Amino acid sequence: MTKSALQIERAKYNPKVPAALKNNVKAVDGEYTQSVADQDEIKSLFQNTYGLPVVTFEKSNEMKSMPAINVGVILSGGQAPGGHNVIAGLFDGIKKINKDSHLFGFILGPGGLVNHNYKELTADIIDEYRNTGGFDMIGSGRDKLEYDDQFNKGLEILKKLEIKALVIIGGDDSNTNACVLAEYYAKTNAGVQVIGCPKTIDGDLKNEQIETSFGFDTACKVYSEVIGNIQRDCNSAQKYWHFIKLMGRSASHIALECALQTHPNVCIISEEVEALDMTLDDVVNRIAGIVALRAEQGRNFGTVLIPEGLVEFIPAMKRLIAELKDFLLKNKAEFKLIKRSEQRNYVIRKLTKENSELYASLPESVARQLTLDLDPHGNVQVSLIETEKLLAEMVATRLAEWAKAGKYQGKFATQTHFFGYEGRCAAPSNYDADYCYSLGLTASCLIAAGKTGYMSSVRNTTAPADRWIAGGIPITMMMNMEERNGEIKPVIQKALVNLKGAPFKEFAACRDSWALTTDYVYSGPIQYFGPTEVCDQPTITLKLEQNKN
Ligand code: FBP
Repeated sequence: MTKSALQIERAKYNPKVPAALKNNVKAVDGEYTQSVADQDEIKSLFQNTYGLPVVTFEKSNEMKSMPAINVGVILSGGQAPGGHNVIAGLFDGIKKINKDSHLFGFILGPGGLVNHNYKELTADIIDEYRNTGGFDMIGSGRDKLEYDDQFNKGLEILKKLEIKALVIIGGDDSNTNACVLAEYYAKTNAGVQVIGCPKTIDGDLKNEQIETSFGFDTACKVYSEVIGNIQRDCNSAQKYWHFIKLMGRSASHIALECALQTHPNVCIISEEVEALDMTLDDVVNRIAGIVALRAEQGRNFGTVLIPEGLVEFIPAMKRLIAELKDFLLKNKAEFKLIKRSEQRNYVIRKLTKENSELYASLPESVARQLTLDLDPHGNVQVSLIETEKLLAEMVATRLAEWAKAGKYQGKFATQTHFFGYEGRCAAPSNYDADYCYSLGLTASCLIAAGKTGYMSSVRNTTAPADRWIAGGIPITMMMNMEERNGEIKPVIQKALVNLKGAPFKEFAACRDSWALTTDYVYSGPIQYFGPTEVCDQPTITLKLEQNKN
């Protein structure tokens, strides 16, 4: 494989790890735990893995000899920078336990376990992927591990390979499934421990115990670099408004962090839109209002950040999508017979008044996306909606109305962008390289300590890595009961942007000034070599959450 100069140098990077993990460790049990809500239901569903204590790893002077162990690893869901380092940390950790230990990677996600598709990860494979982005060492997939027959099928290959522990690297859903699997294997005395690791660029897998999910740091830095570049271009030519949609699924953590890093003129936070019960029109007016104010100062340019999940958080859009989904599912056959050019009017006629008016007000392309792209479960795929184009178009229409009424005089030309895949496989920042490697090492310590149903946890990460705290959190502790696909299920609570939290408050305190001035910050590309103030900084979100700004 041909490598760039940076890849060759970066491969030699030794991730920084918590001081305790540099030596022999002992597991110290802390407080016994409860789930965040619905304790009785969660306890009855997880009788073998509920209420376990939080674990911390401390330095030990005792040299314990341990038998060799075979471990399996799975990458689940969307790519996130640092996944390979979790696997490298896990590999080095189990080899430290005993040099005859073996690591097996299941190919293309959880499906690899069920379909018995695997490869042994030897030292030369691991070395090839140290400090690299992507999940291509073993691939990832979105199959869910949720049924007993999948668990039993998986157990067949685990037994055959004499695997005693399985590490699942994934987001909230995958870790929920890891917990269900841990419980099942404990209940059936299968002899397999299951450990989870917090992954997702979306940043929505975090709580009191898990400070952040890996990948969020690198992805936000990559997006902030390109937003900064756009802002410099925008400020140089002074002729465009750039509408930039950012990945992140439902939560707006990525948009918020990028706003804190780059100071755009507008950033919409979906959670606030919902809390204020804003309509699509309100969102359009907010943006158009800022465009008009800047135009009064002769600034016919600017940037608008839009979180991927916005549409789902606009209460009226949510109602429209729900009725559309219902309507399309019930009238599938009839709808298919309607000519493409007639479909929009047909839908307008059939919906209830409020939804029909809203639907009719949407640009043609968006209306089409809402009706054409039902996913295999019959859901409208809101993430496919080009919100950046929708808003750019609607703001233009609003400004034209205001111009007609003599309320606005300015020029409004737009460029639209969507940043998502550009950041998911970037080479991990030092933060993610260190954090991920430490998560992998910690997972090996949890395995050595005989734990199951735990998520690997590394805390205090705004301090220098030496002072990071490694341990494990019982996954049941993060769970509550929620509705999923019409059923009430135990799941890990998803963390949306907290409007009372320090990151949002900081943004809210600055946004009016960012709207009118041109206070762009150009963070530049991620630096892998150089002074620690440049290379090792965590996200602003994390620093604010930990009161470290
Ligand atoms: P995960 O929750 O699996 O980490 O997803 C991350 C993500 O990048 C989301 O931000 C995005 O909405 C989604 O994956 C895109 O999905 P796909 O990988 O199927 O294109």
